[in-house]
Amino acid sequence: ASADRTVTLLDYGAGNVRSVRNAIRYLGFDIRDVQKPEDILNADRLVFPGVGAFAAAMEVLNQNGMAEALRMYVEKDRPFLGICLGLQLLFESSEENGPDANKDWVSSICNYGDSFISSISRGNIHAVQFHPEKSGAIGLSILKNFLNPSHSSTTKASAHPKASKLAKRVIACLDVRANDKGDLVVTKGDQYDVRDQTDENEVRNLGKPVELASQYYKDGADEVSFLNITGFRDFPLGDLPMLQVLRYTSENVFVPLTVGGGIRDFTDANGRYYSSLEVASEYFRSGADKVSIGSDAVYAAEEYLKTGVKTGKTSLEQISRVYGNQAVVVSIDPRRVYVKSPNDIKFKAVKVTKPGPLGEEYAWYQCTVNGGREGRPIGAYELAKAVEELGAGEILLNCIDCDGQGQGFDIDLIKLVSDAVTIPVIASSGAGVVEHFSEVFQKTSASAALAAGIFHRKEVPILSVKDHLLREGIEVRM
Ligand code: 1PR
Repeated sequence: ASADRTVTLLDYGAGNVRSVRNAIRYLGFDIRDVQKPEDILNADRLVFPGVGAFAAAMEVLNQNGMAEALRMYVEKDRPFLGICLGLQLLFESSEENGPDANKDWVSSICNYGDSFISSISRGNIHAVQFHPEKSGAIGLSILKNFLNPSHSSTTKASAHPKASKLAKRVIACLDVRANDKGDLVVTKGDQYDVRDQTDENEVRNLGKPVELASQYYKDGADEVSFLNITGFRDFPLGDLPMLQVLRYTSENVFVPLTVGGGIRDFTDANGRYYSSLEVASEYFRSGADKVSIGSDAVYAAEEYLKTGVKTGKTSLEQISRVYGNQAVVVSIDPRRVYVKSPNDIKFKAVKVTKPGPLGEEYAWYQCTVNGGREGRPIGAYELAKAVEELGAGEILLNCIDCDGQGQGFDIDLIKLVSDAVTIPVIASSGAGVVEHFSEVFQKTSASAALAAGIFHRKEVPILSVKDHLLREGIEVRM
C-alpha cells in the first residue's frame, strides 16, 4: 500500500471500531494498526476512535506506553483525528486543563439538554464527540476531508453558523426471519401475521436484508433496524446468518444499525449457557450499534415493578452498564384494550381519539411477548417508565393493532408513552403516507418515526418523507 493512502489506527481493544475501519476502507484508504508506541510516532495520519469507558481506556493507554506516544505526536501537530472517547482522551493525555481553557479550539457545540463541545480543531489536530462513521454522507465527508486535507475546502466555517435543532429521525425497519426454504428474508406482517393469506400460507418475502438496508441508506434513512422476529424461539447466535447480515451491511451502511430479537440468557441444546451480554456483544462485534430487547425487557420490568429492586442482572441492566444506555433500545409490542372507564383496570388508560367497537372511550395498551403471541400483565406506559429506570436509552414503540395497516401511527399510544419518559421514543407501526410522519411529530414528542411496509413495497420513498417534513417546518437531515 502506498504511504499516502495509509491511515494508522489506534485501536486499544476496548471497543468496537469495525465501522470506523469500514468507513476508512470505503473512502479508499488502507489501515495500519498500531502495535507499539513507535507506530504512532511514525504515522502519516492517525485516527483514534474511542468507545467504552474513559478511565479503563486511559489505564490501558498509560500502561502500554501509547499515552506518552500520543502526547508527543499531538505536540508535534501531526495529523490526528480523535473520535468520541478519542476526543476526551486527547485532553487527558495532552492538556491538563481540558477544553475550557481553549475556547479558540472549539469548532462546534451541540445542545442536547445541556450544551457541550462536539468538536475541536487546532492546527492538524481534530477531534469530534460524534461518530462521523455513523453520520451518513456528511459524516463520511468529514472523515474524507481529514484523510485528504489537500482536497478539502479551505474556507473557514463562519464564526456564527446558523444553529440547527435536533433533527427528527426517519428509520427503516427490516423484520427478518428464515422463510420455509430456510433463506433469511425481509418479511412484513399485518398485525404481526407475516404469512400470506393463500393456500401456501408462505412467509411473505419482500427482499434480501443486506440489499434493502444498503438501499435505505442510499435513500436517506437516518438509521436502519433489523428485527430477528423469530429470535424469541430460536437462539440468535445459532442464527449465524444474522451476524453475517450485520457484517455485510456495516461495510457500506454508515448510519446507526440496531438489531433485535432473542436478546436474553440462553442455554443451548448442549447445555452451554450464554448470557444476554454475550449475545449482545456478538451483535456489537458484528457491526450493530444498538441492540433492541423485546420480551426479556417485559419480564424484567414486571419483576422490577413487583419487587422495586434493581438486581443489576437483567439483560437490560447488564448490557447498558457495559455498552452505555444509548446502545440499548427496548422494543414494545403493545395491543390496544378498550375499557369503559379508566378505573376498570390498574394500568394507565387514555381517552382514545376513536371510541372502541362498543363505544368504549378509553383504552390501555397491553404489552406482549413472543412476537405478540402472549399478553402480559403490564401496560406500555408502566413498561416504558420501568425500563427507563433500568437503563434503556431509547424506546421502539410498536402497536400491533396498527402494524401493516397503513392508517397512521397510534397517536394516543405514542403521546402516552413519549410524555411519560425522558428517553427518545421511536414511533412505529401504521405509516401509510407522508402526512402520517408529520402528524406524529406535530402531535407527540416522538424523536423518530419508523416504517417498514411502505418502504419495502416502494410506495413511499424515504426522501419524499423527508421533503414533506421539511416543508412542514420539521427539522430533518437531508
Ligand atoms: O422479543 O426480544 O425476541 O424481540 C423480538 C422483536 O421482533 C421485537 O422487537 C418485536 O417487535 C419483533 N417482532 C416479533 N414478531 C414480529 C412480527 O411481526 N410477527 N415484528 C415482530 C415487529 C413491528 C415493527 C414493524 C412496524 C412497522 N415488527 O417493527 O416494522 O410495525 O411496520 P409498518 O410500517 O409496515 O406498519 P424479542
